[in-house]
Amino acid sequence: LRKKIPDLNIPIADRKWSKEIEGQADKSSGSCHNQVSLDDTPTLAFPSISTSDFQFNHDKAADIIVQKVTEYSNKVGNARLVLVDLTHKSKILSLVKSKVAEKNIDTQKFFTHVGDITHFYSTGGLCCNVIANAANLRLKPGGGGVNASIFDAAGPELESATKDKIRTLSPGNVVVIPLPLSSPLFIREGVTHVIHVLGPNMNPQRPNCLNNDYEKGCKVLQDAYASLFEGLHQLLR
Ligand code: AR6
Repeated sequence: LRKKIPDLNIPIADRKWSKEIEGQADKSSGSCHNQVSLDDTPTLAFPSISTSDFQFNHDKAADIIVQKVTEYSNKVGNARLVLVDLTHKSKILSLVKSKVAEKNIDTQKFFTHVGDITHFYSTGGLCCNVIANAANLRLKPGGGGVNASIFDAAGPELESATKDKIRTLSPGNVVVIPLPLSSPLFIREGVTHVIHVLGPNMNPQRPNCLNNDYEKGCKVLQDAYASLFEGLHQLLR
């Protein structure tokens, strides 16, 4: 598969979801590329950054998600933005759903989805070609949460592709990693890119704790979502 697809290692901005690449991947992997045309419906699935292990206030986080989705949903063309969490009881999903209802946002372009971000296509048929990760400072696998799930599901390919590109991330920033086509997450779920996002940390047990400084924390979380959606925007251009 690698030999057949010559531009696997080219910079992110140049890597297109071309029909040619998809066609070749389809034949080899049988992935969800067969069912969904990525050119037509690019989809970013993203977890709520910082609201679990990093202990960020849910209500403030929900306001920021709605604010940034409102700002970017048209900017990202026909792409779908999907906020995800593991359970229907998710507090952050409920908060965002109620806050977004007051806004004029196209429900085809932004919606929520419940499930494991690493198994959406294989279990529910939602094909997300780009997924965001709530990462840690050193972009290390493990550590629990969505980070551990994504690194586990993507195999060593994600760890090495990440290391090749960057070693640390500062809060509020993202890095876009093209997923090698040998990664199980590409083969099984059709994920072509992982965007690592480092949000603000309010957990004293984790590095760079902001000690409840929500003035700074909100600014960092706004930057994190703006960088995430800007990263998607760059990919689509
Ligand atoms: N699929 C969908 N959503 C998930 C999944 C999953 N598999 N797993 C968790 N979530 P968290 P943070 C949701 O703690 O607060 C890690 O140790 C979860 O319910 O993953 O930004 C890193 O290494 C919550 O809504 O990220 C960092 O050190 C959201 O994902 C630190 O945690 C984010 O929860 C980052 O903490």
